[in-house]
Amino acid sequence: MIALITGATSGIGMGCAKRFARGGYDLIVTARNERKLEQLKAELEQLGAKVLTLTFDVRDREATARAVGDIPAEWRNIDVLINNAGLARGLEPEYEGSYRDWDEMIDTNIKGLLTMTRLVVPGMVERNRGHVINIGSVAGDAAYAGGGVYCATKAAVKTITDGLRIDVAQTCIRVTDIKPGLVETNFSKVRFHGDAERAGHVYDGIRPLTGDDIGDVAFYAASAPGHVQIAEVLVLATHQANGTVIHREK
Ligand code: NDP
Ligand code: 8X3
Repeated sequence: MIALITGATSGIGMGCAKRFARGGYDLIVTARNERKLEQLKAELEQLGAKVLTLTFDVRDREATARAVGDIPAEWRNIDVLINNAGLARGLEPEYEGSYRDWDEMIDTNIKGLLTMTRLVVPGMVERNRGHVINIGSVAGDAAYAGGGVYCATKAAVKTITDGLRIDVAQTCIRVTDIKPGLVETNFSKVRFHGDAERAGHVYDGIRPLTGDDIGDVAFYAASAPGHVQIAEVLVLATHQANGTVIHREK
């Protein structure tokens, strides 16, 4: 069994990669940083997986098509595609937001996910087999202050996931939207452009989820019997009730 995971070098993508490796999958792992991909490859091989690394930016449609097009024949029958690469940038009010941040979020979270889907799912349809797991977010359920554009990209992930599920309903392909809440990864550091102190406060007074927790959920969805389609999963830390209600210990 082969799983392709975008953005596998950190956080949720890495949690998924390790879980699927431990579950007997071989892995195609992608991200932009080649050195981190090589480190991950060594770790996954320790877990018994065969690993292919692909270095590209999901925002670059030509590079993405080239990378997927060049996948060697023995790796082509992808069973699970996890569209995970994504990010948030900034937390300014919408009327003060940065065009650059908006473009980066929209190009990565929506257009990158669509490009990967367009490139990988035709093979699944031909084989009448496969599973697409998109990493959405609780942020897609409702906007929060300063998060409007990020939240909109994750609402788009939900709608795009629902649309794909409709379009492959005549096949054996399953389509899942996993919507995590607070997960401690590099996410907040990236959002705050490297400000680690500000990023750390996002998790003040609450035990957040980990990338491994989300890896477990993705693996569960992929391991369900073939007639069972886990369509959507909202996964929250126990003291988080929704996108904005979080109980923090003082
Ligand atoms: P991380 O920043 O820890 O990991 C992001 C991964 O995506 C890295 O491997 C990064 O590698 C890769 N990546 C980012 N941009 C691109 C790109 N343009 N092309 C290719 N790869 C890219 O964040 P998370 O693990 O937290 O985030 C993963 C997903 O989970 C995102 O879609 C995020 O929106 C979602 N999510 C996160 C939550 C959280 O609280 N952390 C909650 C809900 C959803 P590199 O930089 O080398 O390319
Ligand atoms: C990431 C979760 O609530 O920080 O999607 O936006 S949140």
